[in-house]
Amino acid sequence: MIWDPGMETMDRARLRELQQTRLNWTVNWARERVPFYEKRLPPSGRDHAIFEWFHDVPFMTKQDLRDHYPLGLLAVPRREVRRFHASSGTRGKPTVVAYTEHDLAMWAEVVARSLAAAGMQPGETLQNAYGYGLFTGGLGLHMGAERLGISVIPASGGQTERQVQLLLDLEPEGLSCTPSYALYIAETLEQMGVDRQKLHLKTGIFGAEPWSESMRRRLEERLGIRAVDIYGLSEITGPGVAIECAEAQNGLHVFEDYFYVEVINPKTLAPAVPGEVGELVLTTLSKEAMPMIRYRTGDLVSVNPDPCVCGRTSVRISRVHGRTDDMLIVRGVNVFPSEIERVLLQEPLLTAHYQLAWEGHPSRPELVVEVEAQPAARPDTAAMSHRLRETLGVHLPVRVVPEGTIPRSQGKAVRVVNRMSQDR
Ligand code: DLL
Repeated sequence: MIWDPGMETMDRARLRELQQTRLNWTVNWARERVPFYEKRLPPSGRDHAIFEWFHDVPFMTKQDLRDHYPLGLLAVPRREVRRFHASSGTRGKPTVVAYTEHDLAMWAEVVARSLAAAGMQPGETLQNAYGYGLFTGGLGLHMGAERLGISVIPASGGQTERQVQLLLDLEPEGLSCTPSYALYIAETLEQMGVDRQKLHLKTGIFGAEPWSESMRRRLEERLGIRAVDIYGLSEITGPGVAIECAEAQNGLHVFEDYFYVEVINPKTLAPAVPGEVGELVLTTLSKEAMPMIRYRTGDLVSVNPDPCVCGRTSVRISRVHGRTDDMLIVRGVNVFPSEIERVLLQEPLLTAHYQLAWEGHPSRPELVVEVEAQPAARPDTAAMSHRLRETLGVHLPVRVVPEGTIPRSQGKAVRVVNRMSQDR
């Protein structure tokens, strides 16, 4: 179902006009209200030709948010703020984001569109197992579901046996959480001896962390659902910046009437061509409290401008391959945890839990892939290492650890751990 056909299937020439109008609005709004933007944007008066100069505006990064912590980029008087959230970043100072009433309505709107694209219908029920709190996942999905006319079970993350009980008792058609938590829920369901046929689930709305096609197939099978990928980040709004449609499950539609998309080469900063992987750069087109102009997300994607079978006319971004700052360098070769996942999970004898551990001495670090085997299975670790080497071009030892050893995630999974010896 398309929630807002007028916007979501808009002719691209008209969309471009709308983006031009909204970019102008954003630029003026930000320049007049935030000294940071006043310094970096050209003076007003050149609005009619915004696309001629917009691509010369300097990029922003998370560091700009940190430098202006907590509210230096706020573009509205404090009393107009209706909500704060904070990014989940583990490094350095957190970054705080703010929303006006209008911003919250826009956010609910894009999440409503997302849930409809995922295949959910008004009148159905969503069990929302994203964490509620400063993280945008819980409240973001919640508001959007209500906007679409869905009843919400605000389960939040954790208490996994209770999650299973709620799935059985309240019969939701949808489950939203991180893919790693969905896996843990599926595992708990099996451990509790629950017959999957008793569930009413048909849709999984999974995101907030990188995951692979192999993981999708596993989750779909184990939960008896169709799973789609939802993307977003607190700096831009939260979940609902982009989502896959249930029809194609092939790339995430960006809601381009609210978010302007660019992809750049993270080294040269030159624009990437369609299909080329680069860093996603986003500009908000209607946000009042904290507009973001040319924000470098750190997320690596490619853009697909081809029409989609679902009828939406927006461009699609690929799954996030990884973040520029999550890239692992193993003996000079760049690899992302999600690429390792994609290869590993092709092995049916493994559970889908895995972890990557840096071991050895810091002068000669070694990345070990830890996996768990299915009960009584004896996966061939040498063959897995070989497959990883063939696909990723680097040798990674694979170690099978006892079932239950790898920590289960209730939110964003921690894929990489450091066990290097500290002695010199
Ligand atoms: O994770 C918002 C969100 C909540 C998205 C629920 C989807 C579902 P942050 O905590 O600010 O916001 O983290 C944003 O998470 O820059 C990506 O690196 C990563 N991320 C988000 N969605 C995906 C996804 C939320 N579908 C950061 N695939 C982003 C891969 C994702 N990575």
